[in-house]
Amino acid sequence: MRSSSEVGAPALVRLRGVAVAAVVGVVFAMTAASAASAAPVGTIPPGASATSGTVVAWGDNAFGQTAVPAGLADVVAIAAGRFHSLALHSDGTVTAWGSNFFGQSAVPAGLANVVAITAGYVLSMAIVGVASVDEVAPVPSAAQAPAANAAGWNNTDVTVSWNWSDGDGSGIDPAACQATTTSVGEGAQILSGSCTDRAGNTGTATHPVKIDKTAPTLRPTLKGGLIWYGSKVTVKANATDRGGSGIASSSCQPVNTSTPGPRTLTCTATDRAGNTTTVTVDYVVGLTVTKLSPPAKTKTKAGSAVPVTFTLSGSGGKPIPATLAQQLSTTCAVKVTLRGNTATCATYNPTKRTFTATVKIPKNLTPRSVIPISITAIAGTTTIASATTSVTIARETHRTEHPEQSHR
Ligand SMILES: [Ca+2]
Ligand SMILES: [Ca+2]
Repeated sequence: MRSSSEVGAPALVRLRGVAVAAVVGVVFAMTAASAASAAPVGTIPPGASATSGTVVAWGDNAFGQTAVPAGLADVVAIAAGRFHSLALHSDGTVTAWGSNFFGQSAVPAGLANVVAITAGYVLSMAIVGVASVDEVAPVPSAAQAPAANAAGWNNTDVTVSWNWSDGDGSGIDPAACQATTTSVGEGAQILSGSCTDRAGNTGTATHPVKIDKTAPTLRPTLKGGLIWYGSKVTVKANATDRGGSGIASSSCQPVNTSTPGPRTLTCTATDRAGNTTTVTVDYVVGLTVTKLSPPAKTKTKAGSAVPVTFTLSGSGGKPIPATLAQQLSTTCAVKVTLRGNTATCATYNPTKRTFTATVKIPKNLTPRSVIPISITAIAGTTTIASATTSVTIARETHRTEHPEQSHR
C-alpha cells in the first residue's frame, strides 16, 4: 500500500490475477483480524472472505474521501481514488463516498455479487462474480471411535464423527451439520447424521454399530462343597450372555482331587464384544471314614480303654495311599474325641492300613448313657473327614467294676 506522498502516482494492484491500473489518493486502513495490511488495495484477501471489519481513513479530506460513513461495517476490501473512496462488503455490495463530480461515487443501483473493486483517479470499477450452482449435497467420511473389534463388536458406547465435505460446492453450513453421533444402549443399531450446505442441499449418512456392554453370566455345574479324594469330577462353565454378541469362549480349570483339603478353581467366559466374567468356585477334597470300630452304642464298662480303629478312604471306598496316611498321622491331622475328653491323635498302621486311637471311658458314668466318639481329619483348619460312633455304658459292668475300682 502506498503512502500519501505518492498522491497521483499510478500503481498496479493485483486483482484476482488481473493487473489493474489504480491511482492512490489517500491513506487507508481496514481494521480486521488479519486481512487488510498484507492485501492489495481493492481485493478480497485470500482466505479472508469470512473476515470483515471497519475502515479507518486519514489524509486529504477536501471532498470527504477520508470521512468514512458512520456505521460502515462488514468490509472485506477497500480502494481509494483521488477524491473518493470505495469499500466492498462481505455480502458483495459496495459503498462509495467522497467526490462524485464524475459519478465515481454513484454506485450503480443493484450492483451485487461484487468480488473485487478498484478506484481510479476519478472512476471506480468492480468485478461482479458469477453465482455458482451447487446441487450436490455434502458427503460424509464416517469414522467411529473406539473401533470395533475383529468380530465387529464394541463393549462401550461408540461415537461416529461424520467429517462432512462439500467438494467444490458452496461449503457446509456448520450450524446445520451434525459433527458426531453417539450410540445409545446395546445391540445392533444404525447411527445417522445429516448436513446441509450453504446452497440448501442436505446429505444424510448412516453407520452401523454393534454394542454389547454386558458381561456373560456363569453358573458352573460344580457348586462347591465336598468332593471325594481321587474322584473324577468335571465342571462346566454354563455361560450365558446378554447384550447381543453371544459367548465367544468359556472354560473352567480342572477339578483337582489329588490331595485332600480346600481348593479353588475359576471359570471364565468372554463374549464376542470382549466382556469377560470370572467366577471362583471353592470346594473341599474330602475323605470318607470306613471300617469304623466299635460300631455305635457298643456296650462297654465305665473306666475302660476303648480302641477306635478306622480307615480313611477316597472315592469308591479305596483306602488312601500309605504316604498320605502317614503324613496325616505324623502331623496329628486325624483325631478321635470322646465327649468331654481331649482329642487323641490317631496313629497309622501301614500293614492294616488303619488308624487307631484308644480312648479312656471315664468312671462314674450313669449306666446306659451313650457316649459319642467323633473322628475328624483336618487340612489346615478345614475338616476333610468326619464320622461318629458311640459306646453305651453297661449297667452290670458299672456294678461289678465299682467295688474293684474303689478298692484300688
Ligand atoms: Ca454442495
Ligand atoms: Ca454380552
